[in-house]
Formats: sequence, structure tokens, C-alpha cells
Amino acid sequence: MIIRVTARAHPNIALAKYWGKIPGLRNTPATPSISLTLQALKTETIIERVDSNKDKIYLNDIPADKDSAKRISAYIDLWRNNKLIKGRFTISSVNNFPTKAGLASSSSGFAALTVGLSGFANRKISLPKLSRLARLGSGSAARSILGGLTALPLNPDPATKQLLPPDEIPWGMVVAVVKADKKKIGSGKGMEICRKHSPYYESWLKQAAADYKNMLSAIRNLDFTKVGEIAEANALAMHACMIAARPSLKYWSPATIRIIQSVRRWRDNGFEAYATIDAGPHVIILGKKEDLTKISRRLRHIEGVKSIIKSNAGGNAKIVRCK
Ligand code: 2P0
Repeated sequence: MIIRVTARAHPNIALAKYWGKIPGLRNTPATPSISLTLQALKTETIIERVDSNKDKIYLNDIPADKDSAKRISAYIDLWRNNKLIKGRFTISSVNNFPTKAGLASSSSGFAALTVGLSGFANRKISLPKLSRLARLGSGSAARSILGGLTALPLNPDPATKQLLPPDEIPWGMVVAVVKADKKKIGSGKGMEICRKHSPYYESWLKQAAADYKNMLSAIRNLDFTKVGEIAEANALAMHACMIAARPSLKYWSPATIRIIQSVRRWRDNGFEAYATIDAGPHVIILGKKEDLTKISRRLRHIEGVKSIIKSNAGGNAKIVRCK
């Protein structure tokens, strides 16, 4: 019997964003999305059988806060209720990057948990099924299951597909972590606020579908300019929808805007890079692989940038040890 599994996954940053859920379906995105998985950022999760009537959950070496513990336990219940696994577990998950800060930690967190739990499953689980299971934990996690450049299409029960494996991707990202307070409104809640209270929500859904289609063709042609232009405009459209909500959802800080403006200035002066922002204040810059060091150097001079993480494309979520 398997008693301990260690799994690893990398977070992904969307180039075409998932923002909004289809009501009445189980965690199904209302927008199709495309993302790049980041090799330098990772979650490592150790799952161990425990003789107890309760799961025990640790995040970054301390007991998980109540909400996270509840969400993770409910996810493991889903596996138990589907008769994929039996028993209780100790889960210990560690990130090498800021957690719950709008840096996609739930994508790698739920992908590592999903792949780790599959190590205890009583049957082989196919990759599409694994990505569907991960999606039920967190929508973006479905994309981290496969890694590389990955798409999550729009349908009632979508599974991810890989568009390009990491070694064929000529681009990478630089994450500019900015000074900010802890995030107040999580993504799930933020999406609901937009769906119910943003006058631009329907327009966002239409734009997101068009961006997805155009992004697929830009990626097929390895057209960096098109990919970058769509990604930046798509992120700004998502934030416009958030900002327009009543009450307004503002994830940015002054440094966020300073970075967006700098990146635009770099382009005006002939250096090509593009900015994207998730549900947080940090800015992620998409660049050609050979430009990532230069991008990092330039970011260092911008006021409010706290730290910089440079990354090439990362691979799939996997089990790294099993006993
Ligand atoms: C994305 N985000 O496509 C978008 C862009 C944030 C902004 O996916 O409720 O944590 O767990 O399904 O996956 C964040 O949402 O949301 C997210 P749930 P998730 O990466």
C-alpha cells in the first residue's frame, strides 16, 4: 500500500484569462483560457496516509488557515466520494513564491495535490480526467497539469490540451513582485462580483472568446508580437471589467501602473515585451527567452518593485517520490 507521495507542479500565468464561471456547472470557466507554465516557480506537496478521522493540512510549514483547510478538505472529499481514494491524509504543501498574492499559487497548489492524490488512487486516471479533477479544485490548476503552453477551451466540462511543450516555447516571463498588502478578495469571489455587478461583464465574455481564438492562431504561427499584444490587451480588459464592478474591484497598486507604463515605453523605444496582470498587484512580463535578463535588469529600477523572478516555460505536474 502507498503511504507517502511527493508531487510537484508549477504555476501558470494566463495569456488569455479565465475570469468568470458558468453558473450551475461545477467550477466551469465562462471564458476559454491559454497560459504559460513557469518553471522557476513551484509547489511541492507531500501527501501521507494518516490514522485519523480528519485530514491535516499544512501550507508553507504552518497549519493552513480555516478557509484554505476547508477548501482543500472538500476537494479531497470529492476524490473520496468518487471512490478514487480511501482514508485520511496529512497534506503539506510548500511554495517557493508568494502565496495567495495573485501569483497563481492555487494553480500549482491544486495541480500538485491532484497529481499527488492520483498516486493513492485505486485505478489509473487519464490526463484529461486529471485536468478535469484539478479544475474542480481550482480552474487554473487544470492548465498546470500539462505544463508548457496550455489551453482550456470553453465547454460544459472542459479538459486542458497542450499547445506547445516547454522545450518548443521561445518565450519566457519575468515576474515583478510589487510591494502590496495581503489580497483581500480571492479570485472565486471576485469573479462572482464581476458576473453580478460589472456592467462590462457580457462584453468581457465576448472579448475573451475572440482573444482566445486569435491567440491560438498567433501561437500556431509563433508570432510573438501578436501573442504579446493580445495578452496585454486581454489582461487590461479583464481589469477594466473588475474596476467597473459596483463595488469596484481594484487589485492594482501604484507600482503596477508604473510597470505597465514602463513596458509600453520600452516598446516605443524598440524593445519588445508585454505586460499581464492576474488578480493581484504584481506584473508579469512576457519576453523572448534571450531578453529575460535585460527585462529583469530594467524592472529593478522601477520604484515599488520588491523582487524579480525570471522563468522559462515549465513542464507538467508530476509525482517525484512515492513509497
Ligand atoms: C487565470 N485567474 O486565467 C485567471 C486570471 C486570475 C486572473 O485563474 O475559483 O484561482 O479557484 O477556479 O483558478 C484565478 O482563478 O479560480 C485565475 P478558482 P482560480 O489564470
